[in-house]
Amino acid sequence: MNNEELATSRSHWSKIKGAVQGAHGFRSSREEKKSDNRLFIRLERALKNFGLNDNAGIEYDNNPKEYNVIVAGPPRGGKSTLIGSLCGRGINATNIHLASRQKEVSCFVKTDQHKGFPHNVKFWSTIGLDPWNKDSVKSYIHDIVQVHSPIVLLFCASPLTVITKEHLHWLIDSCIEENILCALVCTNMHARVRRNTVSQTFNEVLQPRTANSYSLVPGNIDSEKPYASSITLYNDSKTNKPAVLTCQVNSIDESSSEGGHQRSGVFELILALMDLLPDDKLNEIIYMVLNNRPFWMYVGQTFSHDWNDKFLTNFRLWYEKFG
Ligand SMILES: Nc1nc2c(ncn2[C@@H]2O[C@H](COP(=O)(O)OP(=O)(O)OP(=O)(O)O)[C@@H](O)[C@H]2O)c(=O)[nH]1
Ligand SMILES: [Mg+2]
Repeated sequence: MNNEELATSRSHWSKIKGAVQGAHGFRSSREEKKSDNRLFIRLERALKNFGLNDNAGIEYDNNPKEYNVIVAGPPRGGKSTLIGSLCGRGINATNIHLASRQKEVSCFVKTDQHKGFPHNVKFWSTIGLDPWNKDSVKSYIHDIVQVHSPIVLLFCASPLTVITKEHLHWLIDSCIEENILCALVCTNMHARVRRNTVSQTFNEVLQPRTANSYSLVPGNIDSEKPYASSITLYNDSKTNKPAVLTCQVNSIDESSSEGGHQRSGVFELILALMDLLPDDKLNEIIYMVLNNRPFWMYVGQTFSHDWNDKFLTNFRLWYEKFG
């Protein structure tokens, strides 16, 4: 083999080698991405960034951090109770006029601090839109999204309330348009009156969208996920990102002479939101549930097989102190 042939064969070899390495790199980055999406890894990383270890570098500016959630649903639909159950404690209600269009909304604010730095989580709940039509719902959601970049929209209805399907249609459309995850929550799930109607209504509103496959496709949840059995997920057919989820919860421990029902479904809802939302919103949800000690205890139990002993010990110390 002369020098020229040698050089050609070398460059040929380096091309093949490059291609093999490239393919390998592609495969391993795909595998990494897959494992990256696993809930316990993402949550562990988010909690480390959050400053769960005292030596983790976190940057703060002097302004209080502010995070936002949109809440909707019929009167007595279980909105306030669910908010209380998500946050654990620290909620105050105020009436605030929203942004430019001056619609009256009630705003529940969770105020707290983390390592001496204050933060607020605001739950925006409209008392009424005037007029309540497709355009006003759209502009209401648009305004909140523009100004407050909310984490999620929670729509709450209990079996004791009546849902106006048309309103729900408009809300879901607006959320999809604004790229905000929409959680349809059937609260007070054990109430005996018209028990299945809420979930049925959710299905009826979502069904035409999946059947015509123009906006939503049923999303699969890995059966290993701790919330898999209690959440139904729909993805946006264009982006294939999570768009709408439905679930049932009992937001409070009921006590009655017959024993009552324990709180259920709320922790699964929080975990599902943490899993389905992108990293920045996962960090925001941590602020929302920061003082919900029962939730963090549940997380500790749920991930005790996945997290190493050192991290779990740190984690337990952390929620004992802050939760
Ligand atoms: N057992 C049980 N009761 C619930 C649940 N959610 C709400 N309730 C009860 O239902 C009633 C209405 O709940 P709220 O949370 O006040 O409903 P809301 O949507 O905030 O009501 P408005 O602010 O008046 O529109 C209250 O008596 C709650 O205690 C639940 O998950 N389980
Ligand atoms: Mg209320």
